[in-house]
Amino acid sequence: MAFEMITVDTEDYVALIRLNRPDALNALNSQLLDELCTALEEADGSEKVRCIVITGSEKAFAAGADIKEMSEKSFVDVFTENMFAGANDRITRIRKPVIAAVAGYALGGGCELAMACDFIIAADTAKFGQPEINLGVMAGLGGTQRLTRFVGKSKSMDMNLTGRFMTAEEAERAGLVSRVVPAKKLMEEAMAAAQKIAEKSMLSVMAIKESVNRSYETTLAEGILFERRVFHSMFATEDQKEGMSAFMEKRQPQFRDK
Ligand code: CO8
Repeated sequence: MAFEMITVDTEDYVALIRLNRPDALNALNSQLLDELCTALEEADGSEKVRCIVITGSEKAFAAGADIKEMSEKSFVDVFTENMFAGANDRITRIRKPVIAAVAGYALGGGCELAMACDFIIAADTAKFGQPEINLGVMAGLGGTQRLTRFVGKSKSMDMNLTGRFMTAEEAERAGLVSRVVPAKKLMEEAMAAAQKIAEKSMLSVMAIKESVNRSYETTLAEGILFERRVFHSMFATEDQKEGMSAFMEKRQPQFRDK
């Protein structure tokens, strides 16, 4: 599929997807979302990709869902098309790790897209927010759900009810982002993290992603049982033998995803 609103570059087993709608601060319209989901699915199915990075521009990761596209829609329209359910489902089905590299605005659907990724690396210029309340609506792709689990009820209520923006520093303190780096170093850091992941066994990588995500969906006891069973199953892999032998032989492991 030829993309118009994103670019995709794959190098050294990392697919870099850049949202590219600068005139609208990468506002997420249906075409951009469809292209993004398609690119994610293609990367997920490609042997040449072992980790995915999503980024935007220096000014905006994404300033939210496209307000112009949504403004005239009725309840019947959005209910019938089940607006944003498709994008949420398609993004959460991706099995390879997805890093959000965020500079500038990550607002509304932009913040929600970043939170749907596996972790967020933020530039010191990043600003996160759920300002939908200012538009007479509310978050619709996880802003009241994922954000609450990341930062707790009090801060989530604050963000969703006041519509204020959070700086990168506050976001790191609150546990929304994994690290903050100088804006100039954002892509270098994000790509280095992706490269590091790409060197691991994909069996471990995908099992860890599944297991961490399971912690959001189940009780602690069930989650720990799930984790233990997956951990046990890894002893059926060649990569477990290779990883442990390499440690004992004081050499780098050569994982083969087997
Ligand atoms: N939708 C459409 N166009 C947008 C959006 C948006 N969300 N954000 C910015 N733009 C456009 C502006 O209209 C403007 O276009 P034009 O030049 O043609 O008028 C251009 O981008 C530049 O924007 P500004 O001139 O406003 O730039 P500023 O630097 O002055 O301000 C802000 C930057 C603060 C980011 C400002 O643009 C802003 O407040 N944007 C809207 C933020 C917002 O409310 N986001 C939430 C949208 S609703 C939502 O996301 C619902 C989520 C539901 C799930 C979504 C799943 C994908």
